[in-house]
Amino acid sequence: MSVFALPIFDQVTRANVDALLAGEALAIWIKGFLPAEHCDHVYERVRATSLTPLPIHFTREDGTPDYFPHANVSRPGVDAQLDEYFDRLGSAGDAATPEARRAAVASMMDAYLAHVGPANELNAGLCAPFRRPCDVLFDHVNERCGIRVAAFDGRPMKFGTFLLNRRSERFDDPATVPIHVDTVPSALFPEIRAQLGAMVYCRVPSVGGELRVYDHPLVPRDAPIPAGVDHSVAYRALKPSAGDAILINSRRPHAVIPGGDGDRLANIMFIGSSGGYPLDIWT
Ligand SMILES: O=C(O)CCC(=O)C(=O)O
Ligand SMILES: [Fe+2]
Repeated sequence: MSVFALPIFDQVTRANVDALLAGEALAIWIKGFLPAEHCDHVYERVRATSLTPLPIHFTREDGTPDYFPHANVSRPGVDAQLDEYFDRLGSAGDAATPEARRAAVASMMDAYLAHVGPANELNAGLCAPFRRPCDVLFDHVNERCGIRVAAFDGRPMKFGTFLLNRRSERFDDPATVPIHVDTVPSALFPEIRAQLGAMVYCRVPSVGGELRVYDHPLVPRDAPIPAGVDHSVAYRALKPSAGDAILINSRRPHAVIPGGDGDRLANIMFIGSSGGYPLDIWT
């Protein structure tokens, strides 16, 4: 069904989450989820901290993955993202023996937790005395549906990454807004059958700042985005206000538009479904 015909729900309920997971809703959009005072505090503290540019994923001509730093996008405390660990695992994950595969996965998890654990502590410190927005969303979803921290390779994951897009002169240049899907490889999380992206927005510029959701079916797990999905495809633009929370199906191609006149700060996480409840959360 075209994204233009899909409903946007305003509440987290199991029925709404099920529809979103099935691709039968465009979003769950909770307006005014976080008070302005909370958002402003978090934004001011994140803005004032030292930030590492976000590595942008691309594929080299020989087919191997690589990254370049994105001048305008950063995440406090985080200098690597889960995708990079998946890439690193790539060939090792195909290792001939189950033992070698298990060792590769375990070492990927060591590296992930070593990076993301301290980043989450830093973020919690930045938010204090308020809570991390992602923790507020966790409790909300838990009360309404049931959710738990995902365990991967038997180890609990982390969740809640801040994504700061600084004001950009090129905020509406297609080259600055990569269209992507977020999906964990089935080899790693075989039980995660469907995946949502969940964001709590702390700061949204008045010009730009939309989340574009493209008029395209859900991309199957492990499949690349089809070549035809580019900026000529029609989309629905979701323009949040600071304090809103939005959940989308992260397997539908989407893109984040930076601000033309100010920063954009989101606290992001992923929510997975193994077909029932509780849901699983990680970043
Ligand atoms: O910030 C948003 O609106 C969406 C973020 C997103 O798509 C992502 O981090 O994968
Ligand atoms: Fe995304």
